[in-house]
Amino acid sequence: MGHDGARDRKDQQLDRDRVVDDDQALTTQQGVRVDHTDDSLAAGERGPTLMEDFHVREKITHFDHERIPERVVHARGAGAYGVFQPYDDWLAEYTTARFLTDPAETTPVFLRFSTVAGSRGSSDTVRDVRGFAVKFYTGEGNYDLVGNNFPVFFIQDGAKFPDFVHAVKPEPKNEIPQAASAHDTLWDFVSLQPETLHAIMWLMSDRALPRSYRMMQGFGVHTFRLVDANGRGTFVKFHWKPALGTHSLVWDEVQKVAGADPDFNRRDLWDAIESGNFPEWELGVQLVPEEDEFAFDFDLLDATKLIPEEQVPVRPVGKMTLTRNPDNFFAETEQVAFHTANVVPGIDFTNDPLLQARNFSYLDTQLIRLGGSNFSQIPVNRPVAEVHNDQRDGYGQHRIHTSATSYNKNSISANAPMPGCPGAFTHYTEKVEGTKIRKRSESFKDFYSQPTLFWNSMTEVEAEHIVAAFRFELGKVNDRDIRARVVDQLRYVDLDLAARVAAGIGVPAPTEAGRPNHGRTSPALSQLSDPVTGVATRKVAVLAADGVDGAGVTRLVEDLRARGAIPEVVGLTDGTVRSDDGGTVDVDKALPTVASVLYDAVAVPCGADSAAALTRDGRALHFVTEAFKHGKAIAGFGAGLDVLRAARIGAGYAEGADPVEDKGVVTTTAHGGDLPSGFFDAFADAIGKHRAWARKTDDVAA
Ligand code: HDD
Repeated sequence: MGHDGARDRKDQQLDRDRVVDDDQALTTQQGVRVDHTDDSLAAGERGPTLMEDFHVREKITHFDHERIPERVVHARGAGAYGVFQPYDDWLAEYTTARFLTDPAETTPVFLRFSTVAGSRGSSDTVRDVRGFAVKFYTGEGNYDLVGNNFPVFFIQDGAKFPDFVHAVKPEPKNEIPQAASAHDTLWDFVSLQPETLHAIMWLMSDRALPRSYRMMQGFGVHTFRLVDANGRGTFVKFHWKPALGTHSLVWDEVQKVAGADPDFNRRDLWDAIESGNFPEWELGVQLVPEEDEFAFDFDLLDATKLIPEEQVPVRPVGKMTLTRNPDNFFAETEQVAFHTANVVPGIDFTNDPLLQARNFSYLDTQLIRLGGSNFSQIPVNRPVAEVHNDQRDGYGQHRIHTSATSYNKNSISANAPMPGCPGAFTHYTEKVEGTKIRKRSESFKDFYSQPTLFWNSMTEVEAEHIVAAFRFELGKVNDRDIRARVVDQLRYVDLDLAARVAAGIGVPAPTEAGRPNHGRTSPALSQLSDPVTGVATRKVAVLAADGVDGAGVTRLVEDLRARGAIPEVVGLTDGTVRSDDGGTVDVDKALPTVASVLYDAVAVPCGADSAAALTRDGRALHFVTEAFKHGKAIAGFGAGLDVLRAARIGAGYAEGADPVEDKGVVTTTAHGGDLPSGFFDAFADAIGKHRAWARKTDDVAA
């Protein structure tokens, strides 16, 4: 169902292929009903099995062939369907692409998020880039915007992609470490290839640790080209901005979540859609007229560079909403095949050498991954636009072409299907001239100015996280020469950064900058300079044991729900807890099955017996302490404050009913019906800020 109740064209098309097994008899692949599937056909009860058992042979054979190669990169992902709709038609001045310019047009989409380095079964929360690949099923054919959550890439020319990927993937001798960049080969590569530095700065930043797929930006990365009705081109960069803002986890938390819930980001996306909290992004564009191609101090064709938003503003185009989870992970999320060369009229390429290589690689990889040339017929990949051509046969051909011909030109079928019909894609006319040469363009050679711009634009908290990330990653590198070479490169980004990193990894402190810091900033690069706040869909644990303040818990839970948050009562065991008013409170989750790191905030309610029981339970104390360590909003009221004190949460506690907020810790001595509304407001406000970054927690043992 679409979010407005209407089923979009893609959803309806998929009905053809949906299989509903309810109330059906078990059959073979040939449709023959099976009487018994637990035992093989054998010569006697204890005798050898018989070849003649076509059912069991078919069953095992199919099972033996269930696996297909995982994606060579972006193997682990999660996908969902949705819709895209432009706000108005302003972009029609620049492109003929209907789906971007007709506000009456709703285009179905499929979006697949992914991590890059890890295998299909690896954890979601690792330090990595996230894939952000959108397939628009437009009326003019499929358009794929195969982007990432970073606006820049690690290399400039696709010829280096296999080298880069081999370096970041686990070490070849033992396939260690899984889904992690903290090892020798990656940093060896980085130290020798300074074009990586800009994306490496992003990778060391909080951007690599998204709280949720719903809370990260997406970028098309390359400079693409919009083309208008007269064939005039305009350079364009695509941006996706999440309605919930861009928010990250902290590193310690990321590592623990990987164990507590390896499916953290997947589950979050799935649950949000199932519960009707449809994730939203705004599509925006930065436009650069062709005359301005050389107006920048970097090359627009260089995918390791971004256009600062302060220089070219991002103009809003439309909204994408994810509204429906897939029915079957393999059929849809695994078999979806993206390709940068899937373009529609009005959108074209540039000579970015990374993009050009991608335009080769994606089609090629699907041929091996999906077993042949007919993968575009797989339901999730099928366009809603009509498909007619003379391409025939091949493995897995599902279409029954009835035409008498399969060539063009023909007279027998009146030359159908016909090229050159209205609405046909025509390639942008560009004059190209050059000497055949294998050489990186001189205009690509400034590797440091933009990493410096990124570094300069960070708040101090973000900068600290970057330094800590470099220290962690390089601290895992065994070869000390590699550590030193990376620090040497960082001198060209910023001397202070290089020195701070060096101090943590046993490398002599550098004393001289590689080049002077240009001092420029771009505030839009910081996640914390102007964050979107809000409590919607934030998960809040309410710790409770027997004797809890029933009225207080009910009011808190109802208040949080009314604000769009997701409160869960976490008990020492599952079932119910007795409340102080003689009633019961339902437990949503038992403490042993969850962890503090799976929540955005925690509240400890009143109730003397409840507080005493929680204080006696090391897991409950750890739960609160860890939330404090990770900068999360914490609320305590009445006797619940005893638990916070026992957890040695350093904060200015309320002395009376008036709520006190101290760096995200919200307290009042009131309870039950006396809880003041200001307490609820202050807690929601603290949750909405995502984290209390000003809180100092270095001495917190968690
Ligand atoms: Fe790529 C998958 C994004 C450079 C070759 N890439 C893949 C996916 C995303 C990206 C999101 C997963 C799609 C999905 O969910 O199925 N890749 C990027 C971005 C890049 C980039 C944003 C730089 C701007 N990629 C890149 C280069 C090459 C590839 C330079 C090769 C020369 N990428 C592939 C691939 C993959 C892929 C091998 C693996 C699975 C697939 O395509 O379908 O072809």
